[in-house]
Amino acid sequence: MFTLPKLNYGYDALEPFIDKETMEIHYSKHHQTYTDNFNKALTDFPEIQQMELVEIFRNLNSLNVPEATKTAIKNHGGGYINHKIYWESLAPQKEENTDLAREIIRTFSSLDEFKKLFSDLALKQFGSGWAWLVRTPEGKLKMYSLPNQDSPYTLGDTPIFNLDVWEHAYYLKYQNRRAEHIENWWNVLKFF
Ligand code: MN3
Repeated sequence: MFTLPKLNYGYDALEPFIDKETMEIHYSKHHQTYTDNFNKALTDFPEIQQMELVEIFRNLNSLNVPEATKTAIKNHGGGYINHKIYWESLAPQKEENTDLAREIIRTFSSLDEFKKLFSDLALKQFGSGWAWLVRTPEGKLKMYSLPNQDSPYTLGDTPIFNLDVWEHAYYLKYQNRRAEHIENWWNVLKFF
């Protein structure tokens, strides 16, 4: 069974950029519900429960399960793994001089240019979804947004970090101001 991953910082650690109440509800309610429903979807499929989490999503389209179960894994399991990546990408204190920052500058010409492009993707994702920085099978950095709880693993890519633009990620503090949520989120992304 999959369990709610441990959070490495307190609910208030990302204040004022991500508020305590949003963190608590996002983690203990939303992520817990994805976790519970993911496990529920796998109840009758012990062979999938035994798989590595990442392998489930890399092989989602070829899993030997009914279509409804595949959809439940994609949605609830997607919510499970996507939030796991999200919490791991955030920190109250930034890591300095990371290899990733250097690679982003090589690929996108500057951190500012990268941030502008990434923010724009996140802002323009229609409805619920995520913005992603991923590594392609060829080893290149790439960014895109995906709807709902779709996983880059299913597209063959490996996620590096993501930004949640579901309303539940920001509505309590920012209401409809998604752009402000995105701008403030950069302050708590741990990599640079
Ligand atoms: Mn979320």
